[in-house]
Amino acid sequence: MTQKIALVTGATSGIGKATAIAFVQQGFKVIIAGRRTERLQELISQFGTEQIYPLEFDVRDKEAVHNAIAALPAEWRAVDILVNNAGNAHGLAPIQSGNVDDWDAMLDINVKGLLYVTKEVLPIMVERKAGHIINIGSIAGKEAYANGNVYCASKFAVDALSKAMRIDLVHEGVKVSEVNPGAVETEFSEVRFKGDKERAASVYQGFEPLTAEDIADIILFMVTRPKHVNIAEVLVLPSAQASATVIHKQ
Ligand code: NDP
Ligand code: 8X3
Repeated sequence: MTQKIALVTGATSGIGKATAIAFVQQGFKVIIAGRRTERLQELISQFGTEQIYPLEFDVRDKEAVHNAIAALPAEWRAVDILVNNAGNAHGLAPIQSGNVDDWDAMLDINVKGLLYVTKEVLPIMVERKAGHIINIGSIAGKEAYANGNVYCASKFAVDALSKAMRIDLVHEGVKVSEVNPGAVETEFSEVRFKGDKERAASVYQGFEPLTAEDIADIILFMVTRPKHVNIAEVLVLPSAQASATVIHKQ
């Protein structure tokens, strides 16, 4: 059987990295994308070039996204699975004191970046009448919460896009799914709090958060279902979390 080819954005850290590793361990060929080249190289050192191909681009730069994907070698072009994972929150502030650069970053990366990558990969899938796109949404795309405003808006957009893409692409043989995690301990909060490690760590204190590997397991399960099965949406929370802001802490 031919090896599946997956493209994972945001593969340098957290959920994307864990997903790339789970895919490699499953025997897939994996195109790993991110901005931090040294981290892409670390994965290559770990798993070799047979199964991993690195792409370095900022998802906000549509020309760079286009050039990178257009330049994939022939043996890496037939992408079967796209995991639109690159994204982050930037800041946590009431709307009246929000930072415009943070707003731009969240909408440009989480929404427009997802679209730019999808735009480049879709022709490959549509032409082959096969493919599976997994968008990483969030519980923040299901419920708005205090100070989450623009991050929540970006993830509500991912939710809407996932549903709309599924409708458009059902006629093209391409499956679209969405994974919406609650609290996962990754570099997410460090980015949100601009490098404040102590504040970031406090988000996950007093309960057991999800790990990136928990989410990777779910993604792997979704992409290994039979062709006629599409797990359209998953909301996955730590057992101690009931909603975006209700977390049972010890
Ligand atoms: P991390 O900060 O650990 O990883 C984020 C990844 O996104 C990195 O690999 C980073 O790579 C990449 N990325 C960020 N900005 C860009 C950019 N401009 N261009 C290209 N790549 C970029 O966070 P997570 O693993 O937690 O986040 C992954 C996804 O999961 C995000 O969409 C996030 O919103 C979502 N999520 C996270 C939750 C959590 O609690 N952690 C819960 C729900 C959803 P690099 O910096 O190398 O470019
Ligand atoms: C990340 C989870 O609750 O911090 O999407 O928004 S949350």
